[in-house]
Amino acid sequence: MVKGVFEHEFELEDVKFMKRALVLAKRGIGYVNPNPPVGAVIVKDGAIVSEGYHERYGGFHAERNAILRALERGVDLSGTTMYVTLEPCDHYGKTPPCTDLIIEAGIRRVIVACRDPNPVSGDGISKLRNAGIHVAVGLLESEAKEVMKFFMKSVVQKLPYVTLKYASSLDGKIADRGGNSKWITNELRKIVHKLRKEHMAVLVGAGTVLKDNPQLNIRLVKSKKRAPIKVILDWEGKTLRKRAELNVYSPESKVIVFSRLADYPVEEHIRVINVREPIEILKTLWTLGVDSILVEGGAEVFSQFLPYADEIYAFYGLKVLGDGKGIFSGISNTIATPFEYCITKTVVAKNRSEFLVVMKRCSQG
Ligand code: AOF
Ligand code: ZN
Repeated sequence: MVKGVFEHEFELEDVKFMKRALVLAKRGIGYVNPNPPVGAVIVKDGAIVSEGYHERYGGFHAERNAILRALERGVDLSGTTMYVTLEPCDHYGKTPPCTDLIIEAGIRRVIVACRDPNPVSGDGISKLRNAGIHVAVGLLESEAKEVMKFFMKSVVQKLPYVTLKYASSLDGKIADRGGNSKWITNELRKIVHKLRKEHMAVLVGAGTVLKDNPQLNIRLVKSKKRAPIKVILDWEGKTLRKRAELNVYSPESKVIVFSRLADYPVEEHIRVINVREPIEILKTLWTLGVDSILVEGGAEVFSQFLPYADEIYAFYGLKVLGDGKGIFSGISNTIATPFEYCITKTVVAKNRSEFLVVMKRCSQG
């Protein structure tokens, strides 16, 4: 028996089906933002009879996909159990309420991993209970929250989830004395592309754009999307003036430039916004519907956004760059800057000369 966060106890069998729903939910990561990636499984007599997940932004919810797929195949859903990673919605949004469809289908039991913090979605659990459906909440809740971490933060805190990513030498330098920063890590770069696929936007400073001319798109992993939204911090407008030569300005995705040149004439896929402070930039991006941002540098930008980082992906190459640019060299008073992160994961590359440390914000050291 696994004790739920709420009032229910669950069987091991329930854990197995909810794990499957979480696997399905993960398939939507990167494609549904700023909506949550959700998975649903329908079980009859101990066997899965249908599955669904939220596949793309604006598309059917996980529950609807699972139910419709079963009905298309003529499966009678009366008396079945649904395992779903998020509380079913009870509102008319881009699609009608999932609760109504669950009730109509005759599903008898609904196991929910996590309550929906989004107030517009209504009280789906009460609606189902009032219709006589047995609802249990809290199974694998923390796992579900992790899968939906962007949604959870952006709905509750009204700010996007912020991930800092940097590639550093062993002595904490992101560039050598001459400003060269390419190829500090190589084998683990695939993970960076996965992060770009998952996050809705990537953010870089003008210095990095001018020096490295990065593409900031998704190349090393399979992806149905080619690039995230690109956000450039360019107060003086230096990249705007040279944009014809710069890869980040390619029209494959939207570009948002934070610059004092708010009226600068630009192409349709580019938007210039006159905001400068990091917290104001995050609030503005949230208002534009951005739920997650991958901060890709350089040192000035890492320093400015460190206080807002939820997670840090620190890639290290076994190299010593000596008198180069420190990762957080924009922070002047390091002793006074508390570093409130815990290591959640480490990866050692096959070549044994690169490693990754993943850190998450934690309150007690
Ligand atoms: C999803 N996918 O599988 C579930 C969601 O704008 P709408 O109509 O698509 O509704 C979005 C809200 O519905 C979302 O914020 C969440 O609270 C709820 N459930 N959303 O996008 C899903 N189950
Ligand atoms: Zn729904």
